Amino acid sequence: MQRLLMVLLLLCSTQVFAAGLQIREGYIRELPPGQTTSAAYMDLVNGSDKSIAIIGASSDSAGTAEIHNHQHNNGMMQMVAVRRLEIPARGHILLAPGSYHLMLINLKHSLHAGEQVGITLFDEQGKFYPVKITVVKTVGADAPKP
Ligand SMILES: [Cu+2]
Repeated sequence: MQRLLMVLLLLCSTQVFAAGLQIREGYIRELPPGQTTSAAYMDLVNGSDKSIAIIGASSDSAGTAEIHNHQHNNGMMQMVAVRRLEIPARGHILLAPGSYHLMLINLKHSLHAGEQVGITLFDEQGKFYPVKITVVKTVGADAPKP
């Protein structure tokens, strides 16, 4: 009986793992009221044997959601839109301050700590990945892990 339970548990965990993209450790920094843009950070973990390419995003709380990266250009940091973000098979891509991030443009309201923001990522295969990301209060410029 115990063995059967073990097998069942293994099967269940395998299924979750094979589901593809997992979105972990997501957070959005709380910003002063009146800001019209913000950024969401998260770890995109690909548990499958095939690469997953994210080609778009949307959010309940923003007019537009875009994947951005930072690029050094003549000593200046610039943000560039990323049209296709490929997460390698069994790999992950971290969206973090100073690197990849999900830009929320034309916010519909001020985002307050504790609030959950609905975000959906779309991949090249037409699959979508809805997730709720929590707004957190941060101290200073460094964003702590929630
Ligand atoms: Cu940006």
